[in-house]
Amino acid sequence: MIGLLRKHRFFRSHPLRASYDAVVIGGGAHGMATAYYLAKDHGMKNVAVVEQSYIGAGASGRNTTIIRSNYLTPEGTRFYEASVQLYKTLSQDLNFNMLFSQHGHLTLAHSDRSVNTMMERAEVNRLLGVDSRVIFPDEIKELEPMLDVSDHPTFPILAALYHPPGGIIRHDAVVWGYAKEADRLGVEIHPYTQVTGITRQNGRVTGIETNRGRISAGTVISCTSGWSTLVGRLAGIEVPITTHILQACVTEPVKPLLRKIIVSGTLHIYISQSDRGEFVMGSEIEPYSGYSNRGTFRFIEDLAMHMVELLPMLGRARILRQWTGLCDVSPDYAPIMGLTEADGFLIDAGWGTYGFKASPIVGKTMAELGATGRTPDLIAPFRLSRFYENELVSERGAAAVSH
Ligand code: PYC
Repeated sequence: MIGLLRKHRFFRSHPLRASYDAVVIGGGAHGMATAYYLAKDHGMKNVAVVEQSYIGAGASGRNTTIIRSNYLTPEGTRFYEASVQLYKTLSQDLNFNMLFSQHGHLTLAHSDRSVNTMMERAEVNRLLGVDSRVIFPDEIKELEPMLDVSDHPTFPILAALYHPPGGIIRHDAVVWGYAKEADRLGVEIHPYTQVTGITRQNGRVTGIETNRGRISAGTVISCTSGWSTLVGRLAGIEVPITTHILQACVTEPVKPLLRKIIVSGTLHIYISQSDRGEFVMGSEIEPYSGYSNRGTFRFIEDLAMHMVELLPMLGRARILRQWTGLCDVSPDYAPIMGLTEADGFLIDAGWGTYGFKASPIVGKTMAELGATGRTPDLIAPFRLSRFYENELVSERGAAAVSH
């Protein structure tokens, strides 16, 4: 293990120090981005990232790489649009090619009700300057000839929300790019360092305990996915989240066939084709809560059934791998970011199935909060206290699939 740490291509290994100005818990895209912007935007160099496993082992390496900003609420749309803008120049900013490709995103509507939701999303999006509009079967077929827009499928396609800037990016490259640059700026990255306790004095968080020793810290920022309730509890904070698994899979690579990213909320599926030619596909979160990382055969069966109805040519593609990830779902299906009732303990959690696409703007805003103590306007609506103030941000209708 130590050999692996020493030889990592993108960052150096360090002994754990007794004290840091800030400690970020979670070595995924959110944690790495937060550490990077603490160093880059705010000059904080005495920063550590602790990760219980390898870098990018959690949701950052298990998502289906979709980037978009066509959300339903103004708060969500504004926030994700800021993320898309950062993604556009991320490869240049981090000097690391992440293969970002904005080839367009189609969310299909198969019922009058979902056509209405798409109309509402398009209105909200356009008012906020996001390119998004409702289109109908002739144009859908033109944009994506592989789709069956006839009345043969059980749920024929009535319309779609078309979001031209939607795209995909190489997910693990995002983690590595941030890690590489954070390391260059002096941030210490500590994989295989599990948080076992969080110390509090007079209500203030003063540090963490890990399997490699104790650390004191001016600020502790929790950027974990799947484990945020457990980490919150270590600090004495209850985070209103249930954890579910999400499954995805990938086929063998074939020649370029699919032009767009396609999502169907009614059928609970989404698909894109990677630059390598694989179809990357996923479904909704499992309805039960859990932490298992075993995929199920039922997932493959249901997914294949719906996919082949929409895209008949997929019937001949062979699935190579499937995997699962953990999704933290909040009561209003929107994330939770910001201060907690423990001074010095900040939280970034509750990302459901759309955390990866928020990574750059999460990093930027959480770093600003960590460094200055001021909550940026973009994340103020997502504060933890909203659940006690009756100020929910309902994002359910903008989700790719079940939420
Ligand atoms: O919100 O775009 C999304 C998404 C894709 C896969 C799961 N969620």
